[in-house]
Parts: sequence; C-alpha cells; structure tokens
Amino acid sequence: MNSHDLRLMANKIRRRDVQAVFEAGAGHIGGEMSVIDLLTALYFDIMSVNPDNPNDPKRDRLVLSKGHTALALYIVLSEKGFIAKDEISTFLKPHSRLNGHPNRTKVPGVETNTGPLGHGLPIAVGMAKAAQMNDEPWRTFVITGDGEMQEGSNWEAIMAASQFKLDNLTLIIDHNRLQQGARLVDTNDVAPLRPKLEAFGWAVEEINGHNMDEICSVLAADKVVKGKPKCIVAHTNKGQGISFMSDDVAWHHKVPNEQQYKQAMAELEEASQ
Ligand SMILES: Cc1ncc(C[n+]2csc(CCOP(=O)(O)OP(=O)(O)O)c2C)c(N)n1
Ligand SMILES: [Mg+2]
Repeated sequence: MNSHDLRLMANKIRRRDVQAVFEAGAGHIGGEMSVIDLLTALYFDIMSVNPDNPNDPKRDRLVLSKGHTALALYIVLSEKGFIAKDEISTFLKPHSRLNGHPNRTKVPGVETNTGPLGHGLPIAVGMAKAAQMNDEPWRTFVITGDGEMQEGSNWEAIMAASQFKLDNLTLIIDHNRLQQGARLVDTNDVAPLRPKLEAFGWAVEEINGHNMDEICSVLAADKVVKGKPKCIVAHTNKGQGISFMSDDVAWHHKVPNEQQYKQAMAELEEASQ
C-alpha cells in the first residue's frame, strides 16, 4: 500500500473504532486514536503475516502491550482478514471473543494476552530470543504506552534485549504524553526516553507517529542496526484525529455522547476526503 492508501485505511479504522466504542458504551478511545497509524503501517506495509495461516511459524509478531486498546487491533485484524468485519459489532458483548483486552487463545492474529501493563515487552524479548536461537529471520514488534514505561519489568527486559543483541526486536513507544487520569509530566515522567534507551545500549529513532512515510521508513528491514535492539519513540497525540479529544486526558476511556459521536465521525469523514 502507498502512504495515501495507508492514511485512508487508518482513517477507516478510526471511524470503525469510534462507532464501536459508541455502540458498546466503553473502550479506550484516546489511546486507540493514538496507536492506529502505527498498527496500520505495521499490518499493511511492514509485517509479513498471513490471515489464512495465522500461526505460520515464519510470521512476524506484533505484541500490543498496551492491551487496553485491543479494539484498534481487532479492527486492523478484521481489515486484514483474520476475523470477519461484522464481528466488530460484538465488541464487549456477552460471549463475544472480542474482550476489552486481547486473548490469543480466542482471536486469530493476536500473539499475546495483554492488559496488565509492563508484560508485553518481556514476552517480546522472549520471542525475539527464540528467533535468534533458531536463526529465523522473522521480526518481533511490540507497542507500549509511554505511561506503561513506568513499569519496572520493562527496564529489566530492555537490559536483557541489549545483552542478547536482539536486533530482530523493535519496541515502539506510543509517546502521547498522557496516561490514565494524568499527564506523565505530573506523575512519574519517563521522558526523555531516547537517552535512557541509548544508555541501555539500544538504537533509538524518534518520529512523528502519525506520519505514514516516517513510520514506514523507520520500520523498514533495511533500518535494522546489527547487534542492537531498536526503539522507536513515536510522538503521538491521544485522541488524534478528533479535535475535542486530542491531547485531553479525559478521553482515556470516556465514551462520546450522541452529539460528540456525530461530530467525531464528521471530522474523520472530512479528513478522508
Ligand atoms: C499493571 C497495570 N496497572 C494499571 C492498569 C490500568 N491502566 C490501564 S491503561 C492505563 C494507562 C496507560 O497509559 P499509557 O501507557 O500511556 O497508555 P495510552 O496513553 O497509550 O493509553 C492504566 C493505568 C493496567 N492495565 N495494568
Ligand atoms: Mg500514554
């Protein structure tokens, strides 16, 4: 897909996400809007995955460590063909397999159960280590929230990845400057992230996490730095694409009312023209 088509796809995924949150009466809309461009680029440009064979041993792996934004992943997986598009309307309903956090035993294409923050990166380090030990070429990607980087388990995993020289591992930090109920700067400010990761022996790049060209370029296989794990600090906005949600901590898990829903859809519709 070229970057124009990737942008249209991300816009479509945003609209489906807003509709699903509105209909379900729950979700993590802010963090979903912030991660959708990253997920779209990964699944439609970067990763080698096969919806007809979700467990292909040679597939690339994506761990969505910020599992509270599962809905965004479900919609990407439905657009990619892993699950039916009309299944999205079951999100959070009784007996649906599309729970508030992703479950690998239920949903094809989900690599790891996540939700408790701070677990995805350690698991991804294990995946990348397995590929390295077996001399396999597949890559492991993991997306964490920036608030999530306050979890100590991440920093143990960061040390291990560097020690093991896991250059097949890419950590993408969705750096939207907000966590639940507060700004990072007012709680436990992990920024700036680049010098910390570099001090731990990682190769670090900073990008605009809503610019498709930048995302695709930085994630391309030819950007791998031999012997070093890679961290992409993706500068993003919580609520990206919707004016009244953007950069507002209230929209971590607030649900739009009917008027807000209509306005959000109209803004996204306009951006797709
Ligand atoms: C270990 C753990 N503590 C608390 C929570 C509750 N929780 C869910 S999302 C969230 C905030 C996450 O902020 P961030 O990582 O910045 O994600 P984003 O801004 O992308 O939504 C919290 C505290 C959790 N899921 N896991
Ligand atoms: Mg955040």
